[in-house]
Amino acid sequence: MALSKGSVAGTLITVAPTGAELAKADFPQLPTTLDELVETAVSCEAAGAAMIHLHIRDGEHRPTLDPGYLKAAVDALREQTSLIIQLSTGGSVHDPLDQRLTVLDAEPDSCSLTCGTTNFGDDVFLNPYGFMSDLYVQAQEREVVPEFELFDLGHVASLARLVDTHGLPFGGKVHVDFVTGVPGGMPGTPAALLAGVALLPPEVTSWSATGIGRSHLPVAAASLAAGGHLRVGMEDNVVYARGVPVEHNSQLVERAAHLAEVMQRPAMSTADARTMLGVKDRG
Ligand code: KMH
Ligand code: ZN
Repeated sequence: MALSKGSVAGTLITVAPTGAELAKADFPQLPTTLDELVETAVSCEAAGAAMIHLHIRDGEHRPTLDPGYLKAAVDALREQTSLIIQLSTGGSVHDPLDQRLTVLDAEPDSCSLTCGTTNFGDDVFLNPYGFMSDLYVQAQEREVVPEFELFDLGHVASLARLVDTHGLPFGGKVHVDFVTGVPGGMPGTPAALLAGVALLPPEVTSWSATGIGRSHLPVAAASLAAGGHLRVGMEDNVVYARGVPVEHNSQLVERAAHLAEVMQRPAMSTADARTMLGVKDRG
C-alpha cells in the first residue's frame, strides 16, 4: 500500500496510556493501577479513542506480564468500555520471549507484534524472526488481530516476509503502526514516516503512526496528511507543550481528535474501527 490515493473516511485513534518505561515515582499521573487504567480508558474513549494499547503494572507499579494482572485488565476494560483492547507483547526490554507469548492467554482483541529487533536507547528490544513467526501463528490460531509495530525500515521487509510465509492475520486485514523517534529506530520525522509508508506491501489495509517525545506532533500531522491513523499517549510522550507536562492521557486524545476533525477525518467510532481492523466479536 503506497500513500493513500483516495480519501480515508475517519481516523483511528489509539491511546497508549502507560508503557513499560516510565516510573510512577517520576510521573504520578501515569495510570498504573487497574482503577486508574479503567478511568483513563473511559475518558479516552469519550475523547475519541477507539483502541487502547496496554502495558500492565503490578502492585508496585512495575511492568508485569503476570497472567492474572493481564486478564483482570482485559476483563475490566471490556466490561466498562467498547474500546478495542490491544495487549503489548513487547512488554519491557527485560521480559523473556517465552513469557511475551503468553500474553495471548488473556484473550485480547489485538496484540502488538514488533517486526524486528531494534536498539532502544541503551537497551535492545529483542524480536528475532522465530519469535515474531511464533507469535503471528499463535495470534492467528487464537483469533487475535495483530498490530504490526514498525520501528525501522527493515521491519517493513520482515512484515512482508511474515505475511508471505503465513498468510493474512485473523480477520483478513493487515494494520501496522509506525513507532518513530525511538533512539535507535527510525527518526521521528515526516520524511522517515513517508519512506516507510512507501515501502508497505500491498496486503497492508491501514496504517497509523506515533512519534516519541517531541516528534509526536509532526508525525501525527504527517500521518493525517498522508491518510494514516494516530497513536498518542503517555507511553510515547509526556510533554503536552513546551514546559507543560501531560496530566492525563485524554488531553492527548482530545488534541488528536481535534487535529483529525480539522483534517476532515474525524475520530472513528469503536464499531467502525472494529470493522476496519477485522476484530473478532468477543461479546
Ligand atoms: N516497551 C518496549 C520495549 C510493544 O508494546 O509491543 C516495547 C513496546 C512495543 O512498547
Ligand atoms: Zn508498547
